[in-house]
Amino acid sequence: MNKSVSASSASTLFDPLSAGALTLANRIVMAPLTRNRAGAGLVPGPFAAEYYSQRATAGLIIAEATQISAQAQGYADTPGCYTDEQVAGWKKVTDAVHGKGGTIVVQLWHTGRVSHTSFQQDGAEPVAPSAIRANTKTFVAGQGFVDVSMPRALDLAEIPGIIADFRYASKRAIEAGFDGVELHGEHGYLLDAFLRDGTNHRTDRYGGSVENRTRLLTEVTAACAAEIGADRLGVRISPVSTAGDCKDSQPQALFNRVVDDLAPIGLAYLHVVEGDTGGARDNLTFDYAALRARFDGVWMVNNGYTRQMAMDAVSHGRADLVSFGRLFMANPDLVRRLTESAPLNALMAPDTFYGGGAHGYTDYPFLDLISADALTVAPIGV
Ligand code: 8OZ
Repeated sequence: MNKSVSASSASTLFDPLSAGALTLANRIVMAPLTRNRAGAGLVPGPFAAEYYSQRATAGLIIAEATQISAQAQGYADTPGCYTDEQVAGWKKVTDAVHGKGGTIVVQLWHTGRVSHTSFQQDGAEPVAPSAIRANTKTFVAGQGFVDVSMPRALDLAEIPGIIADFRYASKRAIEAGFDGVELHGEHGYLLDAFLRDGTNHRTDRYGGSVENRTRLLTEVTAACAAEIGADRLGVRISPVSTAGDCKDSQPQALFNRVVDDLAPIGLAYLHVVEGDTGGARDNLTFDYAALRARFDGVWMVNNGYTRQMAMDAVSHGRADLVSFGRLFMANPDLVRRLTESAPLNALMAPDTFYGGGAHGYTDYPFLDLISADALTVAPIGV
């Protein structure tokens, strides 16, 4: 059985957990955070090893969304995991995190239609399940925030190549020293866009019925599991998030089927964004307990969890793991702060979130290094 420890009523947020082959010192996970600081060749930037290793006391770090191929890019300066240089860059990160006793996986993505011709070879159109433009923006160097480009629908004959790219990047991720991989199945990027009837109007075996729309995610997951082992693989979904202009007419039926398809694969964990990413947790009615009941494995939740909410979720058995984004951005020693119920750093200015250097990245203070008066309490974390 790949899930060697399951939540019991006695578990707390601060207890260790084995999730498949992953060994977690506690249930507090760093959510994947896009920071747009990759360098030339989309190699992780000069401060990435320090940034991640500062956060190595997390039970698990999920490194930022990382491209599986050149085509997969949708934003400026997001890293890849498909060239030798990128793998060598990530090795510095994983060595630094492991040197501090941490566990780290990487989130692999293909942005699909949430991209721009300027990121594509020869200015080609981005690819999507169907030629439907997303009503959202991306950031292009020199142009700032711009509308994403009109995509073209992938040919049926191109789909094996997408699956192969995910598989190849997962192999390279293990070579880079990651303990595993999380597949980015959320927020309207390629895998999520295939799932939903608002973005997938295909008439082949990857579109139409719910079974057809879940096929690509399931095939990608199975391929990566065959490559690196299901017990090193997680999947993240966001059933009712509106991020990426993605919608479905029947999210409960759709995501029930997603979980039914993924459950037999034996994943290390399933990671669920509850509600609207970074926003309301109750934007749409959705029965997460019904989803979880279909999955006999480690269950990770995300979106706006406070310390109390996270402690309750684990101790009441609603979740095995809780991931925090904004709180981990602002608090490298979040685990200690949650353990001691210490005050939390506030986030720095939003212009430090995406792009830039060390400021707002590696210069958030640790508890010992600051006076208590310098602290403010951040209300929630994604
Ligand atoms: C914020 C900015 C750009 C990308 C996601 C990876 O929404 C992202 C992302 C978040 O999943």
